[in-house]
Amino acid sequence: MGKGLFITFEGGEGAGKSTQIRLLAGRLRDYARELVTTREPGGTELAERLRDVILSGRAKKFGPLGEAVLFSAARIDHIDRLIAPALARGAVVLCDRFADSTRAYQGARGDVDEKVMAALENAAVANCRPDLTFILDIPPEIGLERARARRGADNADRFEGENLAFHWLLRERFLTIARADPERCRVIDADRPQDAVAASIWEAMAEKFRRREHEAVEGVS
Ligand code: T5A
Repeated sequence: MGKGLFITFEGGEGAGKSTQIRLLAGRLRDYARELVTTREPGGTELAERLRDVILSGRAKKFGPLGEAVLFSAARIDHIDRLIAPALARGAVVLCDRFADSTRAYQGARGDVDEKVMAALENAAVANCRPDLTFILDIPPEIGLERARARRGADNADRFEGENLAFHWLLRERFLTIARADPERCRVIDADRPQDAVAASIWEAMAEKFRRREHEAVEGVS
């Protein structure tokens, strides 16, 4: 998929993904030919409209498979119109959530057949896979409290409003995803000050750039 670099940020609620994307983007501006920051669900006009429907809870009655289909539809538009063209231009794309979120959130309770989830992911994502994924790991109580403090008096969104047991399942799902794909995934302890989290992310980025350079020199595709 192009010659750019596709980096995704994953994790539970309030883990600090948006904060870390902002910090990393600030640092990458000196290095990247072009930098694109985006989010899921969203990133395009159509996907943002689907975001409103899903996060308002209006699609909850479809159940996890129905919601997974909606997230995937938003993802197809996001890839086609924004991510794939940016990568083809050589951009570094930082994306707040991607397909691992569907695996974790819609798969958390195990009531959707794994094979169906995998087929849906393959159909939506095709060959647009992240080069590197940061999984920001934090005890859900702490992440939810951060999200609550930031939101203030507004209502919790569709998934923030799930019970604590769900959020613990989510955390396990993300760690399982990371264990299954250690080449791509880096688990980052997010229960630390922002600068410490950012330093771990920067270290992994530097390693990725070094590897890319080495592969270019060796002619590895
Ligand atoms: N979803 C999404 C699915 O179910 N399936 C899918 O396929 C996809 C793509 C998206 C929702 O959709 C679900 C998952 C989500 O529930 P969203 O509004 O985009 O909803 O919410 P989140 O992605 O969960 O993002 P949040 O905004 O809740 O959390 P972030 O981005 O992880 O955290 P951030 O950076 O906004 O930080 C939260 C607060 O904590 C502070 C920040 O200043 C902020 O106030 N903070 C820290 N405080 C202390 N120490 C640190 N290290 C801190 N880092 C940040």
